[in-house]
Parts: sequence; structure tokens; C-alpha cells
Amino acid sequence: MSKYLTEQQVAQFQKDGVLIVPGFYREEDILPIRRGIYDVIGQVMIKNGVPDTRGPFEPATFDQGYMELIGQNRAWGGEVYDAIKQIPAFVRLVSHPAHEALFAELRAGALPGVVGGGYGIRIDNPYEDRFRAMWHQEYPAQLRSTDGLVFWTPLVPITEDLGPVVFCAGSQIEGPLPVCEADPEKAGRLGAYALKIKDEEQYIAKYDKVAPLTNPRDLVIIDFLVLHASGHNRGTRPRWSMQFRYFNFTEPTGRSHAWRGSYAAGVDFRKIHPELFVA
Ligand SMILES: O=C(O)CCC(=O)C(=O)O
Ligand SMILES: [Fe+2]
Repeated sequence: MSKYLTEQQVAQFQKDGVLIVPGFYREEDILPIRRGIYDVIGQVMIKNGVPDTRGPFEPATFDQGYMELIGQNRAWGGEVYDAIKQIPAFVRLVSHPAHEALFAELRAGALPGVVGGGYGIRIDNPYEDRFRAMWHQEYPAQLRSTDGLVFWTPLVPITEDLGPVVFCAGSQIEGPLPVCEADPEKAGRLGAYALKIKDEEQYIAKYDKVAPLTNPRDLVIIDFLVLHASGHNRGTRPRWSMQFRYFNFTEPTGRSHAWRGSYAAGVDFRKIHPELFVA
């Protein structure tokens, strides 16, 4: 018996490789994370000698002061980025029992694992391309197993101008696709950020694109093999979102390489899958 998803939702996920579950998380899951980010921004201000002139914490404007910080020094945004994935309320949510339950509902017989280094809080700044994800599948960037799920959830209401993530519905049936290295905007992309699907146009053209406008507490479940890309943030605030990634210990390819990780685990995926890289 399904606990979180209807049969229809399971079927839709199998078909599209992506599923939106509105209002999945509870306010109590999200609020302490937003508060934690507000507090960490304050600590980064102290560390860098920036006067904290922010108002008190308010859930909707938890990121106040962040744009001013990166306006003074972009590297201070990196300090916030690295620090906030250590907020206890965030780490608690990473291994929330609901994630295992969802995995079991979507992948019968799976033995789910948490992708080490595969969880974080994205901060997609306006008009910044360096960390913008080009069209990709999760597998080369994360490895662990070809059968995996990304749980993606926004911390701010996603509007068109913030550049919602775009999905090629149904594209997971392509299986793992070869990648090459590229940095089209010369933005300084490195590692997983510089992987580009070889001949991506031919795949992208084949599928309907969906770019859901989601809200805090909504969950987007993403198949490790579905093609997706960051939108372009042309708004005035960062697009804050959380990612939790799970893999399946029973999937034979992952098991054969002992569920090794990719860039975030200090591994060059080409050593494990030379056949998936083309120069
Ligand atoms: O949020 C984004 O821009 C990209 C998200 C993504 O690629 C992921 O969560 O796997
Ligand atoms: Fe992704």
C-alpha cells in the first residue's frame, strides 16, 4: 500500500521521470532551515566585518542581506553556501524517513542509500552562469547507482523570472548518455558543472519540456536519468532550493563499482565510465 503517493502519481513518475508533489514537507521542516540560513548569513557578516543592519528574521525574507554581501564580495556567498549545508535542521531533513518511503514506493525492491556529498542548498544568483546546470542527467555527476532519485524542494516561491528548473519529460528512457566537457558562456565551469551531454540538441528536441513553478514545501522528484537543466535567474533575488539524493544499492552497475561517488567524492567519473565520456 502506498503511503505518500497515489497509483496515478507513481505511474506519472514512471512515464515522465519527474513528479511534483505539492505541499509534501511540513512547515516545521522548512522553517528552522530558513532561520538557520538567516543566522549563518549573520555570522558571515560578522566574519567579514559587515554591519548587520537586517531586520528580525521573517520566514519569507530569510535571505535578507545576502545580495548585499555578494555585491561586496562574491566569495562571501561561497562561505554562506558551504556553511548552510551544516545546519542541523537541514541534515535532519536529508535522511527524513519519508525519503526512504518514497524510494520504496517508486522502486519496488530497492535498497535505498543516501548519496554521500549529494545533498545541499543551491543558491542560484541572478545573472550568474558558472554554477548553472546545463542539460544533464544526475548519474555522471553523482554516480553511486544509475537508479537514483533527486528530491528537490524550493525555499522561495519559484516564479518565471527566477528561472525554474526545466525537465525533458520521459527522457530517462535514453539511459546514461555520453558527455563531453564544455563551458559555453566561458563562465569558469569546473568538474560536474562543465559536463555537457554530447549532441544534446538531438535529445532535447525529442521531448516535451516542463518547468514547474513550485512553492516552499512542494517536492519535485527527479529520476537520475531524466534530462534537466537550471533555468536562467533574471530576477532580483537568488533562487534558493534544497537537494537530497538517494541511490539504490541493488542496482547492478552501481554495485559493480561499489557505489562510488563522482566529483563531490573526489572521483573523476571517467575512470569508472570511460565509455560515457567523449572528448
Ligand atoms: O536547481 C537547479 O538549478 C538544478 C537542480 C538539479 O540539477 C538537481 O537538483 O539535480
Ligand atoms: Fe541535476
